[in-house]
This record gives sequence, C-alpha cells and structure tokens, in this order.
Amino acid sequence: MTYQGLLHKYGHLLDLPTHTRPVSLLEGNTPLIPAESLSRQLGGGFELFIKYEGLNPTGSFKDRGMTAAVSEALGRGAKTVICASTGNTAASAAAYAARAGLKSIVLIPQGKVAAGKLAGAVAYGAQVIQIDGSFDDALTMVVQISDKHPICLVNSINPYRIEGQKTSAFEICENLGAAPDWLCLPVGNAGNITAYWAGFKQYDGIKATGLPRVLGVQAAGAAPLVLGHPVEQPETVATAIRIGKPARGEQALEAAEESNGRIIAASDDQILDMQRLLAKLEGVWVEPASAAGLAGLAIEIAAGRLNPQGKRIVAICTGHGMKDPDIITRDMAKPQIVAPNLAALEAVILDG
Ligand code: AN7
Repeated sequence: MTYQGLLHKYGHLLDLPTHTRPVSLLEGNTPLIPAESLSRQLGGGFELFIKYEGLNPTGSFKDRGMTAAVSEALGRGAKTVICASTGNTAASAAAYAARAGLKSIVLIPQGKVAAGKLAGAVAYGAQVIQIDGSFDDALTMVVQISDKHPICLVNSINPYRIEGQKTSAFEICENLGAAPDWLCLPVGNAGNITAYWAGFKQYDGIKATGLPRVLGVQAAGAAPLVLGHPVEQPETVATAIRIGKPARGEQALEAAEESNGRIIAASDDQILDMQRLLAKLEGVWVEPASAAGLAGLAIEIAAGRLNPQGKRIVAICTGHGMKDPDIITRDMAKPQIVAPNLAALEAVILDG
C-alpha cells in the first residue's frame, strides 16, 4: 500500500483528540542509513546508523510533530497557528498551516536564523516577525499571546507535537527489530528527546523492543541542562539549538537519567568538525545542530566514557545541510576558474 503519512500509519498509537483532521505532507518514514566509514573513524567495532530526519518534507524532524499539532488545530476549528522558532519549526509550521488553509505567524530571533529556514517560512506564506531578542524571549511572547487570543501554539509545549515526534522511535524499532543500545541526538528546547523517550517506552510496552540509553547533546554555548541553570545569552554556530531555557528541560533530564544515559555539551568546533566528517565520509550533509549528537558520541568514545564495542548506535540527524549553506561556503576558497577548453581542464585535474 502506498505510504500515507504518519497519522495514517501510527495514529492509533498517538494520544490525539477524535476531532483531529489529518493534514499530511507524507512526512516520516525516513531512512536509517548505515554509517560504516564513520563508525571505523570513531574506532570501529560497532554498528552506527544515521536516522536522516533532514529528508522530511520541509527538511527537518519538526514535520513529525507538526502534522499532529496542525491536524488537531484544524479539527478544533483554529484559524491561526503561531510559534517561536530558531527556524525549522517556523518552516514546518508554515508549510502545514498552508496545507491546512490556516494562517501562520512565526517569531524568530533577529539575525540568527539560517537562510534556508527563513526562506521556507516566507515561501509557505507565514507572517514572519523578527524579535529583538533570543528564541527564549520569543517563546515567552507566543505563550502569552496564545493564552490571551484564539491562536493555536504549535511549539513543542503543545502535547500533540510530542505525540507526532514519538513516531521516529517507532520507525527505528521497526527497522532494527529492536531499540538500539544508544541513541544520540541534539537537544535544544528538549521536545525531541522527550518524544523519543516516550516513544521508545511506549513501543517497548507493546512489542518488548527494549530501551536505548540516551545521549543528549547541547552546544557548549547553549548548554543549560549541562550547567544546571538557564543561559541568558546562548551563543553557538548551531543556531537551531541556540536556546537557553528549554521548555522541556526537566523531561530531558528525566529521559537521560531513566535511560541510564546523560546530557553533555559539544563545542562549536567539535560540531562543525563532525558536520564535515559526516558529509565527507558518508555523503550525508546535515545542518550544524544535527551533527551535535554525533559530535557528542565522538567525545564520549574518545574520553573512554562510552564503550561502543559490539553495540548498535543510532544518531538522529535532525535537519538537512541545505537549510544552512552559509556555514559551509563562508570559509571556502572560491572554486577555481578555468578556461573553457580540454587542455585547461586537464591541467587542473590530472596529476603531474
Ligand atoms: C535541526 O525550530 O527549536 O530539543 O524552533 O532545528 O526538540 O528543540 C529547533 C530545534 C535539533 C533541537 N536539531 O530539538 C526550532 C527549534 C535541529 C533543530 C533541534 C532543533 P529540540
């Protein structure tokens, strides 16, 4: 049977109200790509898979939660959805709202949103508002306005977002036949780590697939869950996770503790090194935030704190590299310019 999207496939496992009216872009069903070269580079002796969430319709995992949240909002009779966003949530909310015939409003931190994300929100017809402040300021504002006016909040505070995002855990268990030993993923506002943990627990309850240990990774300049206190001025090249007061921080800490895992920080250099390594070794180009989970894995293996031998590890790569092309191109040398003839081409590509 042809694939009809996440609510069609997994709706019976999600806690959604009966008024929900499915709005889908056939999100989910993303590939779990074996990463043998990267596994070898990290010392070898273990199975590593990349869950490539950048292949969702708007280029990030946010589409899993957004199909659920916008479907519920539409069924309830909402006319407008709103979110604060570092970019990916904005693009996703705008796309699903467009498909549902709803108005979307997105609040983004000024000047800190990757080009591909902002362009997406504009293309899908959102009202885009830049806040002279951080993501955390923007989130406070959308919570306040949706309390006061009939505007539906679609940040991951919205419980249906979490319901939709559980589906990735279900897919991993189905693909592998069991939960992996470790799951590594980036942590920003902490909705995704919360959703994975809930999803793995639920699936284990149904099919006894076991549970992974969870390694959550924040950017060092935006690591409130590692530091144990909010970060007033978060700063990182991984703008998607430039978040100082995660809405679901408590649940993220619980997921780490219950799973016998942990939340750690990776520096911007470690994140960017992993972004390049993944692209060069595996042909998988992700945005910086999406490389954070793998960067954290590399840190833990190198420090001897995580022994991967004989283990099966899944890294969640949350968003596509094309969302943030500037990161790659800003430091590169301009491509060589060659005269339009064979001899000139031979001169630059043949050795000696
Ligand atoms: C690529 O779009 O918060 O821990 O406003 O875009 O569930 O927040 C994005 C977050 C990881 C962190 N990877 O997930 C937003 C936003 C990418 C992201 C995260 C985000 P959460």
